Order: sequence, then C-alpha cells, then structure tokens
Amino acid sequence: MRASVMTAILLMLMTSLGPVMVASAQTAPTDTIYINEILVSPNNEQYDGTDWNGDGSIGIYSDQFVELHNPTSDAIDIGGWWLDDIADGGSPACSIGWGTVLEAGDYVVFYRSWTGIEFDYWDGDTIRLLDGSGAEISSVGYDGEDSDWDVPYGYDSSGNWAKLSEGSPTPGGANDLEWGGANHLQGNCYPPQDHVHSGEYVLEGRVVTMVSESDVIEDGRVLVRDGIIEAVWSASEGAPATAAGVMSIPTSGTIYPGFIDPHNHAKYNLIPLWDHGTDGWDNRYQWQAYSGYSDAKDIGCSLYDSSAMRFAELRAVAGG
Ligand SMILES: [Ca+2]
Ligand SMILES: [Ca+2]
Ligand SMILES: [Ca+2]
Repeated sequence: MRASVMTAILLMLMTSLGPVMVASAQTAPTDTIYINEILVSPNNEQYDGTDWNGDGSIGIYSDQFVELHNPTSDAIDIGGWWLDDIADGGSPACSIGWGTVLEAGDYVVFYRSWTGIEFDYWDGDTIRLLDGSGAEISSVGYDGEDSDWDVPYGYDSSGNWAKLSEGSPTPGGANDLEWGGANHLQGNCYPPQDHVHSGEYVLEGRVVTMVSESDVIEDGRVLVRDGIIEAVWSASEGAPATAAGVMSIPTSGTIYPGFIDPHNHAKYNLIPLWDHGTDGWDNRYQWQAYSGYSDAKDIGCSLYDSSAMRFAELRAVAGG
C-alpha cells in the first residue's frame, strides 16, 4: 500500500517535472484544428537548406514553422486565436491575424519570421494553439537536443505524433505526401501589443480624438499607464480619479492618441469616411483584414480616373 502510494507520487513528480516528451501515443484529432507539423531546426544556406516560406532567407529565424490543419468538413475562422510555446515563459504568444479562415481540409503555416516564437532546441519546447478565449486547442512537444536538421516533428501516416525521421518537411500539405513548394497558405501572427513600456504619465496638449472627423479637444489630457491609453479628457472637465498624483507633461503640441497617419490621399477628401462601427483592434495590423476596409479603400481607386477625383486632388494641392 505504502509502496504504491510512493510510486504514484513519484510518477506525479516525474510527470510534472520531467522533460517534454514526444508523446508517440498522441494521435491526431479529427474534430478540430490541430498542430500537424513543426520544424525546429531548418538547415542553413551553407548546408543546402531550403527556403521553406519563399522569403529569400534560409535558416531558423525565417523558416522555423508550425503547421495547422483543419480535418473537419467546415471552414473555421482562427483570427484572434493564439500561438505560443510554453505558457508564462519562452517566447511571447502571438495573435493570429483577422480573416485567417481555414477551409475544410486546409493547411496553414506560421513561420517564425512572422510569429517571433522561438522553438527551443536545447531545452525542448511545447508548441500550443489556443482559441480567442485562451482555451488550449492543440499542444505538441519535443525533447531538448533531439531535433535534427530539416527533420520535422508531426503526425505520421498512422496518425501518431513523432519525429518524421523518414520524411522531409511538408509545410502547407499532408505530411505523407510530396512537398508542394513555397507557394502554400501562410498565416500572419502578431504580438498582442507593440512597444509595451511601463510607467504612467499624463500628456497635455491639443488632442485629436478618433470619435469623429471634427472631434478635437483644444486643451486635452491623455493618461497613459503601462503603454495603454486609459483616459482622455478636457482640462475643463477635471481629471478622473485614476489620474491623481500622476506626473503631467506639457507637450505644446497636437496629440493623436494611438494612431499616426504620416501621409495623405488627397482624393479621399471627396469620398465618405470609412465607418467601421464600434469595433476595436488588439494591435495595429488587424484593421487591414477588416471586412469593410477594402471596400472603403477601393471606392477611391475605382473613381480615381473620374474628373471629380482629379478636381478634388487639384483643389487639395492648390490649397496646400
Ligand atoms: Ca525562408
Ligand atoms: Ca510563451
Ligand atoms: Ca505538413
């Protein structure tokens, strides 16, 4: 009795503290998107490496990848889902770009050049896919100092997770078929916040808000805490309680909170503003994939040759 309890405790300790193991008994799911293949050690150029993502660079920083597969009969939108290595350590998680939809049977590949996620050769690693709420959808792993050059880990033809020592990487396609080349579906994945910094301050200045075309606070205040804009107000309103005691910085300038537009398309002065409703974005890349953006943008392009647009541009240029 005592021995079996000790054995159980030892097993628990080994499970929780031991190295990440390639679970050969781990089988591929059939009812959800899952991580189908990873490449930890892409060969470099001197050793006849392959430019797996076709970006002109060869090696771990460009071509280390994780491949997802949708085995179901339905399209699945994974925009806003997360890729990560170990939780609370390793590389920061990245947020999969909006509009990333995997049709039934599709494969999509996320390269390190986009994700910034480093698969650790020396200590081994765990690669995880999480949905938008942070719930883990798929997880795979490998041991430290185990990965060979250009030899991927993935689900083999029997559906078991293993080092695919008999095969070469197949980013973008089934692991037991010939590789189809670099022209495969590649996904974008972004850090959740850019340039995060710590600390707090209030900026004083003329604040151009994003509320409407003409919403400007002449004597405005912007409270920034740990890289996040927490509050925007007019000096005449009085500061919110959260700004009490926070250092205030007079800028003598105009402040565009959270958005910088260093260029202009004069003809857009003549077409309606892009109305994206009340939706917000987690980072500065997602708006490009927003469903209404291309429509709003293309109005200007399709009308570009019209006399009205030329007139608008001419007036804008002449008016300085
Ligand atoms: Ca490459
Ligand atoms: Ca991590
Ligand atoms: Ca594959």
